[in-house]
Amino acid sequence: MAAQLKETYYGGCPHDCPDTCSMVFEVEDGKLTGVHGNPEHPMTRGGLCVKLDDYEKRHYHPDRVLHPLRRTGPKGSKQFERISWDEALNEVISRWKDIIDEYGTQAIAPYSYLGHQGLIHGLNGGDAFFNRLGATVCERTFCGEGSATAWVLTNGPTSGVDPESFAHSKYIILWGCNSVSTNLHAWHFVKDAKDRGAKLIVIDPYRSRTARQADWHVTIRPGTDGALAMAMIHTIIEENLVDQDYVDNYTVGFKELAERAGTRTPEWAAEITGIPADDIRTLAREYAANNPAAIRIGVAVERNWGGGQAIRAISCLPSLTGAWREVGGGIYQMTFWEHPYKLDVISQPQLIPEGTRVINNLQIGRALTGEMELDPPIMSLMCWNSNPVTQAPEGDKIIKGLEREDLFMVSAEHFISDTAAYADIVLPAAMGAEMEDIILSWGHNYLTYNTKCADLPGEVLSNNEIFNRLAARMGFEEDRFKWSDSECLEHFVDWDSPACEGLSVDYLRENGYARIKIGEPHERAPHKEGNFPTPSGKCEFFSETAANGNFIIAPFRQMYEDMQPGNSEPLDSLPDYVPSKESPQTNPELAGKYPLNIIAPKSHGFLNSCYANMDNKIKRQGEQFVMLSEADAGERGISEGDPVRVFNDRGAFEVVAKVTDDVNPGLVVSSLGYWRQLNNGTANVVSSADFADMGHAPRVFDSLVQVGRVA
Ligand SMILES: Nc1nc2c(c(=O)[nH]1)N[C@H]1C(S)=C(S)[C@@H](COP(=O)(O)OP(=O)(O)OC[C@H]3O[C@@H](n4cnc5c(=O)[nH]c(N)nc54)[C@H](O)[C@@H]3O)O[C@H]1N2
Ligand SMILES: Nc1nc2c(c(=O)[nH]1)N[C@H]1C(S)=C(S)[C@@H](COP(=O)(O)OP(=O)(O)OC[C@H]3O[C@@H](n4cnc5c(=O)[nH]c(N)nc54)[C@H](O)[C@@H]3O)O[C@H]1N2
Ligand SMILES: [Mo]
Repeated sequence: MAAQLKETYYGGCPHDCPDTCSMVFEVEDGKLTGVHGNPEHPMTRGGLCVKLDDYEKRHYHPDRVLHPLRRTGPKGSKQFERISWDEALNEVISRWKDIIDEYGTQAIAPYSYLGHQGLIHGLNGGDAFFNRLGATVCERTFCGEGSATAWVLTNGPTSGVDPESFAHSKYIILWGCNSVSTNLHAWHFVKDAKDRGAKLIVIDPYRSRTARQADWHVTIRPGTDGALAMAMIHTIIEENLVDQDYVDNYTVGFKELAERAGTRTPEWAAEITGIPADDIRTLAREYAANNPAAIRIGVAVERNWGGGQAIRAISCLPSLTGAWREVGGGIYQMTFWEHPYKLDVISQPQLIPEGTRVINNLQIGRALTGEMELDPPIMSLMCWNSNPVTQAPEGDKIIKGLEREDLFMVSAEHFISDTAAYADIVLPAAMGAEMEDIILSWGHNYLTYNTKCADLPGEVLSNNEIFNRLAARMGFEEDRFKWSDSECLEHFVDWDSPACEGLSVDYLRENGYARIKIGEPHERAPHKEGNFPTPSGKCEFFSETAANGNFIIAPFRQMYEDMQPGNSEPLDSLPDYVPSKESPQTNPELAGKYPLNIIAPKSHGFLNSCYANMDNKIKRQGEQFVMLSEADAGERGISEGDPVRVFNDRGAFEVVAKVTDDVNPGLVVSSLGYWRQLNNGTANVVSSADFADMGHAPRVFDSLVQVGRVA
């Protein structure tokens, strides 16, 4: 018998993760049979995370949606009948045309995020269609918009220090980043540096997997990073640890910053952060003394009312000490700022009719339930690449909105997620190995190619094909709606830019990945001599832009610059500590009723809510939990493994208690991603949809709850 033919192709992990791994797909008879990390890729290094190790199982999971479906039972009941693509698309278009006739085009709202991270099928893939339709614009600020705003105000749109350059660092601060779980392949470089003697500091309210590996875990109260950073600035200035030459040449506003930081003493910050004043001094001294020093900002810091201001303060640190001077010194927020994507070609913002409204994805519950006054109301929602029922705050409100009988809801999905469960029409979407794309990254400086190498199971279609078909039925004639995936790739990257010198789609097809030409990690020191892409060309401790309020919020995820609500709201010209809205220290009245701060960061075993419906992944991740200290558990008569209820005025969910000294008294830690349909509620029912101070960022960790034993 002839040996079975196993073919291999380059893949790119399409998940919403900084790693964007280069992978190798194994395919037999048009079916994905295995996957492993590309050993040649400098970051992936042949390894994948626990989510992706059996990626093929996700492709052929028995629950995967393979055909278009129409709802037959009550909303949320998950009762559907199979229909044809023609029936599905006809129904969508005819319902939309009726809605447009009665309410206008803005009564239709798209809803999507980074469920797929490709240039074609990802974040902005459906924008052109909905912009042409004249639908409400979806402002997407789930992740990083507060920190992006703060970053751009301070350092400009720079990729900052390269994650791979961390191998050269002598002092590394992971600030609100659980790298071992959420950014595994950057962790290798931190580990390399550590093996060479670098000291690793992790600043996190609880002992995360990453904090366990630190030389020093700095335990901070959530939402108080601004106070810590300001006190570090205070100490660096007071103790003459400033690189005065760097400050004089490459920064603006040192005098004003020094004045502001004058009263932000370590003793002042100790009261706020819970970190002893001597520790704050030691941290500042060590950071200033050990060059090259590198900081990685995680996304969690932005999730409190003062999150943006905190990130501005943190972003000043490397310029104060001159950490930027050497390879492996500096800071990064996200890496994509210098990547050559043509977002305007992808999204076609010029098609948006003047005066079109913007609705933010975090506040979809308020928008759907009428709490937010809208004229016209949202009468149809199309959701793809996102699962707001578990991922967005005020989860109960979102469900109430999705239950509206008069709402026509369309979902393009792989599974009947908690959100797709409410759809009137479900469209079966293609998965990773079934579509060509270039996957963007916000955690390294490579373009990553994904080959279409597996057959499309059932009747699934790629996101791009779904939007092209919808566009054809709406009679949209623009070329953009006719491009194949390969044509899209030619158009969506600026191949003529210096960043793409010598690169092409064909190069990527042959090699799987390519480093963007912004310098090699072992020699790149991007701000050695200033060169900050800010209005002044310097690192702006003092920001006139902020003071004028004339800047773009949500700078990357939402590119429609003229339409930014809040564009003209002036901010503080300097960074500072801004207290949270909900914490025992800042809101004692609310804390009387709900005394515990809750954070619910990313799980180790799921990727946001992806994989949280797969038995083997649930087994590894464990059942939904809340971690609480022995003191808080004891006070409430709670023991390890007890069922408990976590609640506040916004909602309640039930989980098992983990009693542990990994969290301090006053803090409880739950985890993101668990499916509501498989659990008794999820963490986002207790979080608020109010924005943080910048970039319309989520305020989901700025939240007080009570925990009680379930009788
Ligand atoms: N395994 C896994 N990996 C993922 C994801 C996943 O769901 N699972 N999701 C992906 C996505 S979308 C993203 S954005 C990234 C995010 O990855 P990270 O940047 O690591 O973000 P989080 O996991 O939200 O939070 C990181 C840490 O910040 C801590 N933290 C919470 N509040 C505060 C605070 O006020 N101050 C400080 N200093 N720390 C705080 C949390 O306890 C947590 O340990 O991970 C990506 N990778
Ligand atoms: N409490 C709390 N809430 C949070 C966070 C937190 O740390 N704590 N983190 C926030 C962050 S950082 C983020 S990024 C958001 C993430 O929030 P979401 O983007 O909503 O994340 P997912 O749950 O992974 O939803 C992605 C969905 O897209 C689907 N999908 C994947 N690929 C495709 C495709 O190719 N086509 C189609 N049609 N569908 C596809 C998946 O099946 C999945 O249901 O959550 C935010 N919410
Ligand atoms: Mo995210």
